[in-house]
This record gives sequence, structure tokens and C-alpha cells, in this order.
Amino acid sequence: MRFAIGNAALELIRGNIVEQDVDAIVNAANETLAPGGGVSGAIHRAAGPELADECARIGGCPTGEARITAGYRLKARYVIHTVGPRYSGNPHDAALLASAYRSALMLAASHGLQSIAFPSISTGIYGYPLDQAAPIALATCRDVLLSHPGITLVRFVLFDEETYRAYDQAAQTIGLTPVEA
Ligand code: AR6
Repeated sequence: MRFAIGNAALELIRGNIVEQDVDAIVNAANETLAPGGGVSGAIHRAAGPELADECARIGGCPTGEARITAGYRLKARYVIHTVGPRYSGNPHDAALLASAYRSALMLAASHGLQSIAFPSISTGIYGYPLDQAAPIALATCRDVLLSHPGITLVRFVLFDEETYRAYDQAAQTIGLTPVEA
């Protein structure tokens, strides 16, 4: 599915984020920036060991913030590592999740990047319920796109059918406008 947001496109696809040919792919990182499981493990395996070395030099990243590195053997020139919250049920989770998306997009904009691909942050190992996380993810991206016209493509690369369906449903719920691909 493809949606128009100002001059930008927001896409939802099923797939593997490591294969995306965009300026930056986003990693669902932890606060140490050490390679973990899930999408982080897949990104580090595909990028090669230099990625973990650069992350170690950065030294960490608080929840809700993001850091940028090179993409090494990936097609993407950059990896933006953003740290979503571990789901706790506390109302503050939503603010931290929105901040993780916003920080990643602001970093992309400040580096002049035009296209960025996200996985579904926090909804795997970190346990954030998909039906709550998906509208926060999409609404936050919509709001940043409207104020940062340099970013022309935000693609959500969703790994399984359940996740894809949750984002598709959330796009309707928040009133995004579908366009032909
Ligand atoms: N492409 C796209 N999405 C993927 C891929 C892939 N190759 N592999 C998994 N996913 P998770 P989190 C989906 O657990 O919840 C790490 O160890 C997955 O199905 O990777 O933010 C970090 O180091 C799910 O929908 O991230 C942290 O410690 C989504 O990516 C912790 O996990 C996110 O799942 C972060 O947990």
C-alpha cells in the first residue's frame, strides 16, 4: 500500500529490511547498540562486523533517541539505530515509541537523506502490542513528513502478515490517503 503525505510517499510492504535500496534503513536497537536478535541481528549479519565496531565506538543510545552509522555491505548507505521502549503498560511507552521514530527521521533529515525504511520498532522482542504501536508509528511519520519536505519516501518493511495487517488497519484508522503504486 502507498499513501501520499504532502509531497512524500509512505509505503507499507512485506519483506526483509536488509534488502532495501534506500538511503537509510532503521535498526530496532537496544541502548548498548550491541547486535541483538530479531531485525538487529539480521542487519548486523548483512552489514558485516564493521557495523558493530562503529556502534561500539558510539558507545550507546538512550531509549527514544537515534544514532547514525555507515551501512557497510548493505545496499543502504546508512543505518539509523533507534531505540524503542520495552513495553511496560505505562502511558510513557507511547511517548518513547513516538520519539524513537521522530529521532530517526530527524537524523535522516539533518543528513539530507531522502528515503528511509523502518521495521516495526518495539513489537518483537520488546513486546509492544501491534495494534497500539502501528498507529503511533504511522502518525509520527506523517507528522514529521509534513514538516520536513526533504524526506520523500518512508517505507515500512513488515516481516510477517500479522504485522502488515496491523499497519494497514492503522493507516485507515488515522485517515491516510491511499494512492496507486
Ligand atoms: N526485516 C524486517 N523486519 C524484521 C526482520 C527483517 N529482516 N527481522 C525481524 N523483523 P525486534 P524490538 C521484525 O524483536 O521489538 C534486538 O535484539 C520482527 O518480526 O527485532 O524493537 C535489539 O538488540 C518485528 O515485527 O525489535 C533489542 O534488544 C520487528 O522486526 C531488541 O531486539 C521488531 O522486532 C529490540 O526489540
